[in-house]
Amino acid sequence: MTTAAAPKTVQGDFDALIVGAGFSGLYQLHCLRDRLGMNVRVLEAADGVGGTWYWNRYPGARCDSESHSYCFYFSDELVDEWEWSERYPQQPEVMRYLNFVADRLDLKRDIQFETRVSGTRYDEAANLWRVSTEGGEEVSARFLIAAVGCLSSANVPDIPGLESFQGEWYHTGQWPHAGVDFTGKRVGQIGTGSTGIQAAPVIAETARHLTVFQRTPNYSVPAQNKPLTAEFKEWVRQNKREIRDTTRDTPNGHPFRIAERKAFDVSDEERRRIYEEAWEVGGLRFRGSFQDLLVDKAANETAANFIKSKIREIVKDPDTAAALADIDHPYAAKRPPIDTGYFETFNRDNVDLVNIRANPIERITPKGVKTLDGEYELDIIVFATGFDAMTGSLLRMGIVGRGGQSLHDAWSAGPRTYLGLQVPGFPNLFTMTGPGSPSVLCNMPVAIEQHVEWITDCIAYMRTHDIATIEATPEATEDWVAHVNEAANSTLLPQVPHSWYLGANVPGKPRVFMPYTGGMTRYRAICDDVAAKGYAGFAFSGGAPVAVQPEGDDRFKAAERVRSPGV
Ligand code: N01
Repeated sequence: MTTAAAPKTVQGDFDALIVGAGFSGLYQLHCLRDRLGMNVRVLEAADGVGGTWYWNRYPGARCDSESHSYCFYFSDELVDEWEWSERYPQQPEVMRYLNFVADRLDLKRDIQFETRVSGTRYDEAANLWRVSTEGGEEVSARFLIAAVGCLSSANVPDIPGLESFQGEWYHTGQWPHAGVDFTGKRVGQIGTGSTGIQAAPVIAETARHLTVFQRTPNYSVPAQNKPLTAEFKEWVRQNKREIRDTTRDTPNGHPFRIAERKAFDVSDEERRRIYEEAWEVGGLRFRGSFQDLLVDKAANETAANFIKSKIREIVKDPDTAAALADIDHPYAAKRPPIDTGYFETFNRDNVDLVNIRANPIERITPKGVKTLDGEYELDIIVFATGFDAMTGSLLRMGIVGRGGQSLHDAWSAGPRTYLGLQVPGFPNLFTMTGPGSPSVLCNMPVAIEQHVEWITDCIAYMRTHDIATIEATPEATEDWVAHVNEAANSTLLPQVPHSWYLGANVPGKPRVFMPYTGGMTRYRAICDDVAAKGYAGFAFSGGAPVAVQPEGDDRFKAAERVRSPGV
């Protein structure tokens, strides 16, 4: 699995520093250390690998991507040597997988655990990134790769009175390793996104009572999880190349294709049959029933109405059903959750729904949650309130670039990147699955493999050509931001005002549509094209003049052959 090249040392403690030991940090370490022969160190705040999976240990935490595609495909051996047990892996199984990868590739010896980065500064004179840690260390490297994840900065809402609460409270994204015992407890859960929808059915199984505080009702489709058969596992081994090719050839990086047909190509009866079948198949495949669901409002309404009718069918209490089905945004214009018994949970005697849009939370009291209409007494509050997504973890690193400009200032009006990979003014800093890349709209390992391989090739190219710095140009960044906006506006996604894709879940965060909706396939083609043109849109310095510069307005058109829309 390794093809080590002769190391070329640069001045600095390391050739490259990687922050984060999740999927992306692990693979990036393997590529830079074992393929390019670089001297690399990973800094990781946790005491083990796993990234977002390390922290998200909440009840019911499970991957929404199908297990056989939620893994690395760069190595046939890794695929052959690992077996998933269920269609969707639970958090502990993902953790076992990432530990297996780290051990199999002997990665842990170059990961410094329990090390949180507190400051990151570009030293222009030395052309080095100087990184300080909370433990007081200072390390430097020519390249800095932020592999900090896009859903890892927990968002605990600023609800008055939280400090007075006499019970326990937890955020799902910072769940205690020892677990939480809900037995006999009155639990309040705030938040009904993908996480809350996974957590509520599991919490309800042991809690004395569960109150779900819902602000925005949400769609969900049954995951239809099941154990994987021996035949399926063998099929994966035999067909790994085809599976990998499919994930690379589909806009969301999943191992299934989106139907070619449009919603109104078929009769009402046939459409209903298709949705019924997709509901039975389950999971994110439902979204692939028709190709125009995310670009045509009327088409989308057919899926939305189908799911709402299912909610009303499942939930017995008509008021609760109405509150759950009163969904105000197009289906999948926010990240579409999938579930195991979410709506059924509201048929339990020990579960209630509180509609906090109609009856807002006023404050948290010593005893529980006070809404407009009364007080809910609780022993435990669970915040399933999401993340400061895509930018939170990057900004938390205290990054300061050329001329003393902080990333915080550079992004004061919202994140601006070139390809989601680099920010002008921050030479030799690469961001992984950053804003402006498909990122959260894609099956993550597929997006990560592409980023890591592109960055590795780019650094190899720089070393071959003796180039000291790479930096996105402001012009290419402007064009890319415009392209990201244009792609988003051709879909229904930016039309949801309360979406975390827009940063709307964090008070004061600039409203900018962050992920690239053009699709992973198209994005990959654009990145390949940029590289083939000598890294067009990036400025090189300190080496032979090899860069071929961008070519006007059609820079991203080369990838038009890849069918749009991407989402
Ligand atoms: O977070 P969310 P999440 N008062 O932001 C509510 C990924 N993921 O952790 O919609 C009251 O989606 C908020 O209400 P509203 C996946 O990409 C992946 O669930 O803002 N409520 C919403 O209901 C996902 O999209 C997997 O009105 C408040 C909820 O909290 C992403 O993580 C599994 C509130 C937050 O929903 C984030 O999902 C799970 C307040 N002040 C998650 N603030 C996998 O499959 C927020 N809310 C790998």
